[in-house]
Amino acid sequence: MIPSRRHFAALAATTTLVLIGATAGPAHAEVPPDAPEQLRNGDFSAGTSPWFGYGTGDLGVSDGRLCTTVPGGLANPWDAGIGQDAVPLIAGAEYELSFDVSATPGTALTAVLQLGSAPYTTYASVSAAATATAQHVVKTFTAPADNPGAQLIFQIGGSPQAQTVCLDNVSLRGGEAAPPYEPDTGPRVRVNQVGYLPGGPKNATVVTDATDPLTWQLRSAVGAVVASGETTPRGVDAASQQNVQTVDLSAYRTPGTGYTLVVDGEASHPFDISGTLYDRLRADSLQFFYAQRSGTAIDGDLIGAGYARPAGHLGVAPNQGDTDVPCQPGVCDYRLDVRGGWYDAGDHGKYVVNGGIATYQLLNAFERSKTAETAAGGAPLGDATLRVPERGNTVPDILDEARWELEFLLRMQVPAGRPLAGMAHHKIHDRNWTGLPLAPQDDPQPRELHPPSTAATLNLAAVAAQCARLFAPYDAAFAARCRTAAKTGYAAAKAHPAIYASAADGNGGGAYDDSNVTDEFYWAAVELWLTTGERAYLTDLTASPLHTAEVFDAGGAFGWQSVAALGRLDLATVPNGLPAAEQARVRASVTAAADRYLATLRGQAYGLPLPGTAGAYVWGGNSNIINNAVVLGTAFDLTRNAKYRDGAVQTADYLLGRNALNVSYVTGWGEHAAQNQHSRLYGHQLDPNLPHPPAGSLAGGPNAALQDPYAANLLAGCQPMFCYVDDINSYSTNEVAINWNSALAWLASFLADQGDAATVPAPACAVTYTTHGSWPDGFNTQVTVRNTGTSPVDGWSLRWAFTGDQQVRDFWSAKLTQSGATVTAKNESWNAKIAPGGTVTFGLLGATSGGPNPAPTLITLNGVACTVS
Ligand code: 9MR
Ligand code: 9MR
Repeated sequence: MIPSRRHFAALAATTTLVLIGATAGPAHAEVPPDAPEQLRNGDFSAGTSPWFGYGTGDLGVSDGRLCTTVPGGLANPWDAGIGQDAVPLIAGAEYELSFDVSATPGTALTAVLQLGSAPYTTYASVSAAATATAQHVVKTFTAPADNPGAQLIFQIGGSPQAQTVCLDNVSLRGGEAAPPYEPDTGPRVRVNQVGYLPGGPKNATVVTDATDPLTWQLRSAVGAVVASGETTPRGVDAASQQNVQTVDLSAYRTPGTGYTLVVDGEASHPFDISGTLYDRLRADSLQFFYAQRSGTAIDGDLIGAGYARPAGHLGVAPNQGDTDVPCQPGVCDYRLDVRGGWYDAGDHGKYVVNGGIATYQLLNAFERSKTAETAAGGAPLGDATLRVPERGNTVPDILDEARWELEFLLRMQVPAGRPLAGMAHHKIHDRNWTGLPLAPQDDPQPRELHPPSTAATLNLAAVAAQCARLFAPYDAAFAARCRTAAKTGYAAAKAHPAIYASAADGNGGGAYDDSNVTDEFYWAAVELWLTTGERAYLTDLTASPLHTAEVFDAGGAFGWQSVAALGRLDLATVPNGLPAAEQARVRASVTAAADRYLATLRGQAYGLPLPGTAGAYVWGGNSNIINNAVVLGTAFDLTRNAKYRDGAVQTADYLLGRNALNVSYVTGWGEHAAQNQHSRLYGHQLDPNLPHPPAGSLAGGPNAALQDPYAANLLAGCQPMFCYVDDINSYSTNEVAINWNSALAWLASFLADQGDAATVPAPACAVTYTTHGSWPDGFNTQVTVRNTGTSPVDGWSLRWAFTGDQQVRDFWSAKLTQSGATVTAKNESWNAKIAPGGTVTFGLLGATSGGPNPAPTLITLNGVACTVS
């Protein structure tokens, strides 16, 4: 290879200094040229990770070198340093340490290989006088001790003058190559380690060389064989390249704990059969959001002492934000108070497009309780269901949690009178990347607003529109603020339709770039139309090419960058005024997508709705898998066809252990669960005084692209489903993130709602819901219920939910009560009985401040859905 001009020049200018022999230790032999490299990212081609600095300025990569500043006048050389941990040393083995170093104006420094904690035993060291001209330093030595986790430190303190020090080509060759990574995958029989729903599908996968069917046995906790059968050979699974067979034990429905599945001489991890498996997962997965809150102290009494911490980013030193945040240089000349919201992931950044989709998904999980039979009434998502400070304020806790982010999103909107007023800033985060771990309140980095973008603006408009209709029954003033923000944002985006966040703007925070906002325009128009009923939004959404396009991708129905499916799903589920044929087409597109996800799932021996190709296993891919299951769950809500429910339920099996690694990707859930997610908050792996992520946190999951240096080194050549490691260093396979946990929360809530997953009851009632008259602030509705079943009804309770702020004011021939948007109508004593074929009719007068008032699509009679017309 011909060196680039810069490298050539650098090489020519480098003086070489070779020091031979250890400070103390036996004579050494030559280090062979093919000796293995023991340092990671010594050429800084992958950024600064895993190097750390202390007592220095920020570490940065400049011209391909790692550079930082050091203050002058430090007492000792070791008062400032640049280092790398986890360097393996083998006693008696030969090593060659080498590096290029320069310093301006110039200083003495020492590279030390040492024990990384007291008494800091030195294994080898070399000193050099660094000048403005880079010099190459080489030192060979024999390691005097074994240490699988030694520390290399460049001690760069002690000069009277401030310095800029740069390193490049840092290498430690010698010893032995790390043995190939062999993950511990436990028993070859792979099950959902949490369990199965009594009436639901129960599938498992066995890794085996056998190609003929094997016998399986289901054993109770005391070892009794309670069911048995034959496996189905499936050949080589594409995503794992394992030869596998599958087991279907769905016919066994008896609840219990501690079951094991035995096949081919191996027993699975234990699991339960229960209709309450997922009740706590719903709460755990939502609780994650409280733990990620920025700008407020986290109360250990609510979520456990280990998670208590002072408020982060309220402008209290060493924090420099987020109460008065300037833009990046040259971007704007005002400052904004953008406190609050959730930390995005393992970093302290806050990004509108990702905050938006996560908020959407929590709001949608709540909205589903108004339109889906198994969620009807929404009690499990009501007030006092989560451990949040707002518990007991009469507002459903999931809405309180969503509001924490909504308030932040609204603050990101450019104020009136400023350039690009009404647009939303794309993101706010640290100027430079920080190291791990780092508590939010200890983050010293300057915080900066990044330019407004069309994607962020439309995302904010969509979610604010959702906010307006869902908060209307609880807080009219907040709903009105959301409505105004949504309309202002949408108008601003139409005026500035092509301002894109830059893919290169990724220092100190993620880029979240997106240069196609057709889908954001569609989604925002849908949400605004559903909320306001204003014709202009309907015109825009029907004019969008995405209104009739195929929007559900095989690799992930939706995500922060592609949101068209969110518009489609909401048009299919939220009552609206689309013509019947149009409504039918929209709904059919959802069930058609669900059929494709089902076909994919059935083709995968691990039973997940994701193709088995490397291209499908991407950063955060676990959320894509779940979002495909969200489409399956929605198809079930729309059709009551159990095959879709079963698809969503099976997806949970994959996440909770039925996979090539036999790992549960949800912390605290399952026998063998991930726990070392990349996070500055939950850095237990780096500091035992810190907690693991709270129970119910979802790991990003296998990423065949291996986009972090740790995974790239460890997992090179992995088959897609194996491209994951439960290590805090692997941010591209093992981070936590709000948009991934929102997917988990949606699915967990759906699963919890399925109870035993019993046979879906046939409708036994037909309701006509007719609004006879409406005027600007009210309406008059008549409801007729017909018993279409064969047995008499004796005592009835009819339930539906309004879409917005409608309030029952008066009623007759039934007793009506309302909680939030949900209305319950109970019989009078004189009309309690409805004979088969018989009907009862009652009426109501409602108040509204305007907006659409469509007939509900879900009305239940004693908990079972009626047909509605
Ligand atoms: O910690 C960061 C993580 O939250 C992000 O997902 C990831 C990609 O944007 O970046 C991580 O930060 C690393 C950065 O990309 C490169 N330098 C080292 C950083 C810390 O590991
Ligand atoms: O989830 C994001 C993923 O889709 C991208 O491929 C990846 C790289 O741009 O970034 C992910 O988002 C990270 C963000 O950039 C910074 N905060 C942590 C996010 C999760 O890893």
